[in-house]
Amino acid sequence: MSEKNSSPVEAVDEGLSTHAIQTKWQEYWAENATFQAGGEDDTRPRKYVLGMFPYPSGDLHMGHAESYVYVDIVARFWRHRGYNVLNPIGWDSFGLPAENAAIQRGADPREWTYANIDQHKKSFREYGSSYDWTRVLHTSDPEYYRWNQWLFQTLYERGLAYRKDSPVNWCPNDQTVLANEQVVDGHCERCGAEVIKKKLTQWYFKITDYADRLLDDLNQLEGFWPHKVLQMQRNWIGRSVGADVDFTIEGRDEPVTVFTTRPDTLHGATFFVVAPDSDLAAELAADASAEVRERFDAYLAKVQKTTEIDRQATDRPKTGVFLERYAVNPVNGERLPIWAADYVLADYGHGAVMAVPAHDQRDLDFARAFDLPVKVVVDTTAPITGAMPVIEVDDDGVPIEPESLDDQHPAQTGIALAGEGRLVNSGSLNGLSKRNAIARIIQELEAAGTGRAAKNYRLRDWLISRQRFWGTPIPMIHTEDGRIVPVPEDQLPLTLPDAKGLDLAPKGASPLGAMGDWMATTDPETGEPALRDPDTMDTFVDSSWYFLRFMSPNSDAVAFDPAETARWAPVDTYIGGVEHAILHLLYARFITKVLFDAGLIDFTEPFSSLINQGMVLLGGSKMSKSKGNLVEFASSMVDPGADATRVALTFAGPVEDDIDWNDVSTTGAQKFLARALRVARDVASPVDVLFKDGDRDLRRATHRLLADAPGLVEQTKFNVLVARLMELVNVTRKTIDSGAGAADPAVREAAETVAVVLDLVAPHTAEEMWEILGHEPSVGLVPWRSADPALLVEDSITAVVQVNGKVRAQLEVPARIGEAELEELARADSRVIRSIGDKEIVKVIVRAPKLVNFAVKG
Ligand code: ANZ
Repeated sequence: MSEKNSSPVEAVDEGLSTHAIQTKWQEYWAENATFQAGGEDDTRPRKYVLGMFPYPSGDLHMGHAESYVYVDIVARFWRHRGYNVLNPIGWDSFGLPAENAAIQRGADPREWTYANIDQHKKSFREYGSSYDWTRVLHTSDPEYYRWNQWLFQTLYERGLAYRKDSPVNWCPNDQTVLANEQVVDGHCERCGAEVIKKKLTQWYFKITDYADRLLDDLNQLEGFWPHKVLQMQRNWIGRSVGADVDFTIEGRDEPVTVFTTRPDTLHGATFFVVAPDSDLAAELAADASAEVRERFDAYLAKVQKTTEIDRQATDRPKTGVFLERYAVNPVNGERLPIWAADYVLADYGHGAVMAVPAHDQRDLDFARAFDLPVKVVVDTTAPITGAMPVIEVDDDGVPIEPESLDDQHPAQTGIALAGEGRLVNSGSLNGLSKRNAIARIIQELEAAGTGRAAKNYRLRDWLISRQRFWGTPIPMIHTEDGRIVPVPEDQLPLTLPDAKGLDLAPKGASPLGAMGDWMATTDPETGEPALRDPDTMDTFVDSSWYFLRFMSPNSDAVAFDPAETARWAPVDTYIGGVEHAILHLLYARFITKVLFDAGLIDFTEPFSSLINQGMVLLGGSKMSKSKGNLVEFASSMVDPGADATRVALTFAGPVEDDIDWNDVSTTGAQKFLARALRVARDVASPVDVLFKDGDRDLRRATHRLLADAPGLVEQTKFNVLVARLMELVNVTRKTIDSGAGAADPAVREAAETVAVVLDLVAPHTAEEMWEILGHEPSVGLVPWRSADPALLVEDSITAVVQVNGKVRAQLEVPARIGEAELEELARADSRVIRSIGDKEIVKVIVRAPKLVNFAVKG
């Protein structure tokens, strides 16, 4: 990019250089705490604008530069609209990158982290971001994570934090567990290593208790969050509605329950499948013959190496082992052979299914592979209530005989009949539609005590423990007699030991567990020796409530002050990347609901509106350090300057689109900013001149921008806003050079308008313009003027002339033209004269200023 590497364009011929302007205003803002949020006695309405806080895993890149300029645009906008704005910044500073750097380079994770944070802070100041620097947080500060520990204990007290022994996703490279959400296509989201399953005892948060509310409340956000994100959240929660049905197993006392979305097909079950990696499969196999046991063990070993995604792939040949046992169908007493097959997952529903091959494709594929019976119980050729049968005809219009059910038999076609229809071969359900059959069978199962209506979710409980060092220690104590009790409040924060000189290399267990001194504690009840919990928390816990901490970031008495949250929260606009569309937002929504239930806050959704920006690519691919195609933020903004970088990124495209850094022109932005400054410098009218006279066209252009700018910002059309600013600067320049000249009050009005609106995108240049124009700083706090409606009225308008209703001419006429004058102009138009010819005009309708219609005869 030769263009970008060119030497910096001087801002103005005379006056300060771009960099001097930047430094001057950054110092001014810092000294005057210009952007500090107003306190309790500030009576302005409030807005809370928040960008997703960064991870100090190295230098910021242009993706950050884009996201944080958008945050700044929104924050600055609300200040101009008269709001008391809270716009804080913090760092999500626990997590693996610091620890891995520590392991690879022997760096202390603490030093490494805080050095990066310092660099980030410097970059944000140099970028002109209007943060309230009195409200900064780092999640790795004991002052912060003390409240993370409080949060954990709050969930524990409410029965929402528990320990469970279960197969977890294990990254053999990072030597830590991963939440389902952190496994992408069977690989670790962070390092890409193939993830395996391992049985471990872990801490979980019971997010599934909130599944219905997390799903239902998404409806409140419709129109305020990107629809795509709402859909991703819905799919992630994945609610299925159906029934639990109990099957007795021959030779087993306890029945086994299956979850089905199609209880109406119960009569069509022909076999029964259990997940090979479930406890039930192990139990059933243990009682089978030696030969079956052997086959099952070999099969299980293979299944354990298969990822969940592969297991669910529809195009994979079906595999399984018959366990020589039978389940009994509760509605008709039929014996169903029990198979272990990997398409059934251990941790969904109950890990077992009733297989209905006629109506479920996976079951059908399996039945065909192992020659199991296929029994149709829904006639999908039968019309359902209200639907007119569709009669298809051939080319000659002769009705085509519809396919009979026999022609469509799944055993022959290989296609399961999943559609609507009427029940057959199903006893009391015969003749009912699918929907009615579902209601009826649930009623019958409930009466018989063998089933009930049930819902199921794809969402799993949130696994929050990590076997790593650089995180919040879990504030629990393991007593000698096996109790697990919270660390007493007066002992919080439970801080991490000093990492200097410690071996943090992953060994499959938390490095904390090997630190005897740190692990040793006492049972708070008995005073007997006890152990600490060696694990640390998932960093998603840290980020699930940080937006609340900004309300009272320096309090050591509470996590967040309810009086302050009542004033500020929830966040009005939250801005960040779509990569956080699921996890982070879901967790923050969950914790918000928990805190609401605990009576600590009075709202149930944390982020009233959400803006997702697109990615900044380089040469078509995502910037990433590992690929070596990262454009660093700090160094890249030096040459063009902060404002030009901000303008160029904003101008590069719509907020939600991906942009390529190669297509971003900082040179164009520099030239525009220099032109804007020069306009301010050229203004020759006094600072107190009245804006009532002057070049009318220029005034109209100014007021059109004033009228449109708020809407453009609220609709996040930031690139259009920049284009409009460019336009106004050009029109102003024309007036100065060739119109009424620099002394025209309209020129001052335009230049001042540019300064206050430009402040959103190029705040240093805007402050400088404002000062050159003779005003006191800060332009960032100046209310936007409203547009004068008189100047928005179009001066001329297009009138239509019709002859017998047909448009014959269009006339450009003054907007305030009278009826007689308009008719006269219409009669004089040559096209109208030609069209009327010698016909008689019988009637004339005139609707000034838009329409004249001549009715003619002959
Ligand atoms: C019988 C049946 C007949 C089913 C039919 C579907 C169609 P969703 O919608 O994803 O919730 N199922 C239940 N537990 C399972 C598990 N652990 N692993 C794999 N599959 C499982 O899917 C629910 C359906 O998936 C359930 O309804 C069950 O198959 C299957 F015509 O039961 B169904």
